[in-house]
Parts: sequence; structure tokens; C-alpha cells
Amino acid sequence: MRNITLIGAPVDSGKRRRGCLMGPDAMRTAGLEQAITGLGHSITDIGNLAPARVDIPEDDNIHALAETVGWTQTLMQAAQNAMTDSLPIFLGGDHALSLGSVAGVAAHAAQVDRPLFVLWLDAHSDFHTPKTTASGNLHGTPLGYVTGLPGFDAFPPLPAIVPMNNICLIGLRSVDPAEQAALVENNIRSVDMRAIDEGGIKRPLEAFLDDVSRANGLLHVSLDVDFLDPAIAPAVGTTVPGGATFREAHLVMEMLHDSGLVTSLDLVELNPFLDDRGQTAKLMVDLTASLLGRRVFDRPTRSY
Ligand code: NNH
Ligand code: MN
Ligand code: MN
Ligand code: MN
Repeated sequence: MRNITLIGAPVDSGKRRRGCLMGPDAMRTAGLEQAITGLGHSITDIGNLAPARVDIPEDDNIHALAETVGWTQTLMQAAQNAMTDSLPIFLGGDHALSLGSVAGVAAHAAQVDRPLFVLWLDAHSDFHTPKTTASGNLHGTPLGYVTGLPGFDAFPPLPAIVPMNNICLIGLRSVDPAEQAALVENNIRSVDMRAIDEGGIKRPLEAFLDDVSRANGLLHVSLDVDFLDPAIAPAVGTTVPGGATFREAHLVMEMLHDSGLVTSLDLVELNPFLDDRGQTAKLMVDLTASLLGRRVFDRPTRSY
């Protein structure tokens, strides 16, 4: 059983469409705490955080730079605090929150002298930098930041970088040309939807988890709502057709649970303003429960 810390991160500065600030409370309303304690885990909800005030100039090409830098500072510290004795769950908030959550988790990993691995479940690769982004939206940049790409001078210096080899992207189906080039150049493990159509989601995940396990690594999972097919998860500003199905997503979570490797989690991009009677918030809660040990059926050792 685990100690879980819920960290409300109502980040809404990583893109222009508003609404992700309601994400943490929507997931609480959908029963997140009960789902977790019902599995026997203990839980501490530290409530919703606010961004540090930072005195830096805005950038004409970047949306809400100072606010996102402030969030990065706050969440980096919150992540390091929570990692000392719990599994933090960052309740987003848009994906810009991961600049702070992943950087903080990486700092902790360096302190305990273990490698950090990151599983990115997303339609997008979020591998831009403030220099390469065409949209100016910082929710498209967290993997660029944590891997130490240049161009993040306005942000806190990285306490520790995440090696490109330790990252696995699953669910890709909307990748900008600059990101595509950088992913290939850096040989980042990228599992797009076509690969999943052709070979299933199990094998690439299994291979990645084997690597994490062999390296005695910590594993951070970042779950973007748009990883999921919009038919089952409409509450996101950047829907892309052809996403993970209900069962593919649950299988990922169930395998993550069985691996025993996950040490931190982001739940990001939920925009409750776009939801249909809470269905996406509920699905995010259910997926979290699967990651923390809920099973659809307790298999006897002999199944036939
Ligand atoms: N690649 C686009 C951009 O940089 C989209 C990023 N949007 C996301 N990422 N939702 O997960 O703006
Ligand atoms: Mn994302
Ligand atoms: Mn996305
Ligand atoms: Mn992108």
C-alpha cells in the first residue's frame, strides 16, 4: 500500500483556451480520494497550489511566460517535498505543469541516486522549446525543458536532466515538424497510434518497463487526456481523433500497477468546461484507480 499525495495544480497558462484550472476540483468531485482509499492506500490532499510570483518580462512570442515560470518554480519544490515519503499525483491543470513536476521529480531522483524514467501518454510529443514552438503555448514544451534542450533561459535552471534514452512516448498522432525532427535526431522512443494499431500497446510498454526495472529506476507517468480517444474523453481543448480506446488505456494502467515501478503521476489537460456530465473526469479517476491496483477481475492462478 502506498502513501499518496494529491497536489492540486490548476495551471491554465500553458495555452490560450481556458478551463483546465477547474481540473483538480473536477477530479475530486468525480471521487478520486474515495477511489484511492478504497484500494487501501493512504492519502493526503494538500489542496490547490498557486504559482510563485516572478518578476520577469513577458515574451511576445510566448503565451503567459511569467505565470508558467512561476508555476514551474512552485511545482518543482512541491514535487521534491512530496517525493521524500509518498507517490505524488499532480492534478492538472494543463501540461505546462509537467515542466515543474518532472523537473522536481528528477531532482529527487538525483538525490537518491537512481535514474528517472518518464512515460508520456499523449497524442502530442510536447518536445518543443520556446524557440521552436509555432503556437507559443508552453504546454507543448515540458519534454524539451526536462531533457535540457536550449531556449529555456527564463525558467529555473534544471537541477537534473532526464536522459533522452529514459523517455517513452505512447499515443502519438499529432507531432509538429520541428518536434518530429528532434525526436528522430535524439532517437526518442516513440510509439505512435499506427504502431499500436499494428502490434498492440502491450509489447512496447512491456519493453520500456523492463528497462526501467533493470536500471532500478524511478518512473514518472504523465497522462494527457488527449492520449484517449475523444469519443470517450471529450473534455480536452486539443482533441485528436484515433486515440487510445478504453481498454488500451486501462491495460496500460493495469500493467503499470503490476510492474510496481510508478513513483509519480501527472493527470493533465482535463478541461471540465468541455466535459459531458463529468464523463472524462470520471474516466481519469478510473484510470488512476487501475494504476493503483483496481482490477476488473481477480484471476485465479489457473484460468481455464
Ligand atoms: N504541438 C502543439 C503545440 O506545440 C500542440 C501541443 N498541444 C498539446 N500537447 N495538447 O499535449 O502547440
Ligand atoms: Mn500534452
Ligand atoms: Mn496532448
Ligand atoms: Mn507539440
